Amino acid sequence: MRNPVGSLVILSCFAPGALGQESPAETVRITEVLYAVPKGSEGDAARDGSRHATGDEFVEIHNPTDAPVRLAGWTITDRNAPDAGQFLFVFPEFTLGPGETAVVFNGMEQTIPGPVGAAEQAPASPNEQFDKAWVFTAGNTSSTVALSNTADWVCLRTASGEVVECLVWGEPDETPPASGEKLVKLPRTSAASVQRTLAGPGGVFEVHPVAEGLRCSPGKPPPPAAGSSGG
Ligand SMILES: [Ca+2]
Ligand SMILES: [Ca+2]
Repeated sequence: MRNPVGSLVILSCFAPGALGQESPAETVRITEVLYAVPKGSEGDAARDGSRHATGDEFVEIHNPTDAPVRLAGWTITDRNAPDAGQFLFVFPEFTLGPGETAVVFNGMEQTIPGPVGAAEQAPASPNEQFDKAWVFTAGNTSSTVALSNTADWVCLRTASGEVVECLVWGEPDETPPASGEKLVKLPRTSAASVQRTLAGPGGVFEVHPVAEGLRCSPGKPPPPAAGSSGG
């Protein structure tokens, strides 16, 4: 028997809350980048038991809005040209729910505890090993496809190629493909990730402290700023 109120469930997706005006700062954002993998066990971000200077690199994104965001076709790239060792990850069919987090690992020589998705397919479920984030691997197989420890950027783009934001560190020779609010300068660090604190519009990036034996926290977004209304 058809449920006569079934259509109301669909309509609820368009309730006023879902259509509420978001400020420009309210969008899916990069919340952590590990470009300089710490030495030793503190660098085993992908939690497979061994540290890899390239494979444990990751980019974390978070949806702070009240609405789901479809990420199919969105990309994460570094500064390199496509024919010159570019890091490239293209999201498969996938929707990041309100308040949810996703992590994309470089993945070289990593056996990441599952469920883990890839460019071909999203993971079947969130990953308990990574604070219930959605975990992906770029499945990289080349040691030259890596984020520079000294000067590079990661750029998040929509499926149509629009830059969401570009995070740059050091002084790359190339010009980042963004400016203004979409170009964010990251602090330099040689042995930790940088993570976004959620204070103020857009937040601020800081070097990650040691937490749970790691100098990063893939899948765990920073807590709301102290004094936040939480609403
Ligand atoms: Ca590892
Ligand atoms: Ca984190």
